[in-house]
Amino acid sequence: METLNILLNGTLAAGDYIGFTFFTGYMSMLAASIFFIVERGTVDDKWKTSLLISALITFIAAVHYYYMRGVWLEQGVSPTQFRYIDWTLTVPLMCIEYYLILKPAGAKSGMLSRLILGSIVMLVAGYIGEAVVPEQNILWGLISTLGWALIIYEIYMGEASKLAASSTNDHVKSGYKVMRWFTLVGWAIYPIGYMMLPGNLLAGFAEGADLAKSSPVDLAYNIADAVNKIGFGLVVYSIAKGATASAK
Ligand SMILES: *C/C=C(C)/C=C/C=C(C)/C=C/C1=C(C)CCCC1(C)C
Repeated sequence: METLNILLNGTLAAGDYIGFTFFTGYMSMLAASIFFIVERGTVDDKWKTSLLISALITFIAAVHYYYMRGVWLEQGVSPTQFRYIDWTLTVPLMCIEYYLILKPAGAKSGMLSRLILGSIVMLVAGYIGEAVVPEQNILWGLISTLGWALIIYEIYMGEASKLAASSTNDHVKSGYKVMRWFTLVGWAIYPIGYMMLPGNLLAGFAEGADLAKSSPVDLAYNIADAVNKIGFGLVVYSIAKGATASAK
């Protein structure tokens, strides 16, 4: 009873829609993790690591959403630190998903290093612009975008795209195209959210919002995380399922 009371009085108020998305983010990440872990038993051995990584991505996010939800409810501020710790762990794991999917086609560690290097530039610069020198968030946002561009180059024009094109597995070939579409279009939601920070290009959208109740930046990030972590994991899952079925 007592915990229920805390939940009802203390915190998630009617109308706190951003708070709602922190809760649904938490629950959906947890549910997705269970799904990937259980389904891991239904695919060929060589796909099991990929499904485990999908589960780790959503599980790491679930734990961070648990904390982010708390920060939002108790302090009414954006949980920027937890957000970036989560991304620092989960984005490199997504790079590893690319590597594992392309490994049978001959992926080398250099490709993985370039993807991870791009991620580090993107996330370190993003954090500096959001939390260290927020008055320069446009400059740091641009530097961050260069890191993202490095990843996009690798998966659309670089070695990764050539390896995918040379793959003899049709499930990998078509699934890879969906994966990189997530990295291009799904990931674009993040910089759009970032541009709504005070002083940035889309700050007008956030003006007038009651920041105790609403933070458009967090809304964008929460939607983007659900799309990109669960959606991306499901693409990997469907590659594994399809390839397992056609191997029989
Ligand atoms: C699971 C978490 C993911 C996939 C996080 C992805 C984050 C980004 C693609 C962030 C990108 C940013 C820019 C391209 C510029 C502005 C700063 C960032 C960090 C929001």
